Amino acid sequence: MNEKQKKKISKFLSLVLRHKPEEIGIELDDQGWVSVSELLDGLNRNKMNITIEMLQEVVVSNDKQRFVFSDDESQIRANQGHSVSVELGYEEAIPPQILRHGTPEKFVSSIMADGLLKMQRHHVHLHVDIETSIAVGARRGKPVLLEIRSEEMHRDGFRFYVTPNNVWLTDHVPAKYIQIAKDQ
Ligand code: HQG
Repeated sequence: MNEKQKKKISKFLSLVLRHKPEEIGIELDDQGWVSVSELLDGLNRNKMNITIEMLQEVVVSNDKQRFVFSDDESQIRANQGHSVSVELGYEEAIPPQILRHGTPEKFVSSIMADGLLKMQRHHVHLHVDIETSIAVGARRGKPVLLEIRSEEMHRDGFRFYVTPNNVWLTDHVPAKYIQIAKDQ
């Protein structure tokens, strides 16, 4: 498979494993899992023609490790980013001193007034590293890097969760913990 084919499959997997499983007639369980055979059947009913080997390649090579197989490889789910109701069961964790969030310039004034809101997702998504955060912001315009005083938030009682692919999740970041990164 070339990169274009893998990206196309990854995008479609994001759609059905996070947002619209009904699109291919599959059901996710409460933790977001679906059996691999049910997923492949659903994909192939919709003329996607994906083999187990192709699915494995997409999961393993995915730039952001968006998907994961269960330990026995019989099930698959998205690591985060759902809009359907799922309980991912991530452990609460103590965040580093600073976490980052990249956003397009046009949202900054609203964020500095209302804080970071989860919008359509279940959580606000934060990252440790600068490059990833800037890339996230650049999806929708000129990116601005925001720094979140996450350790202080945690001390103040806010809960944080971390996914296996190192995305930090929280419910809301009030504006007082956010600053625009210098030197950008
Ligand atoms: C913004 C992708 C105005 C927020 C990415 C963001 C990430 C506000 C947008 C992951 C706001 C929501 C998550 C406020 C937040 N006023 N705008 N008060 N509060 N926003 O896509 O963080 O490819 O739901 O800054 O790479 O951009 O899906 O969140 O711009 O890791 O795996 O509202 O999604 O990963 O957008 O992206 P999103 P996000 P995947």
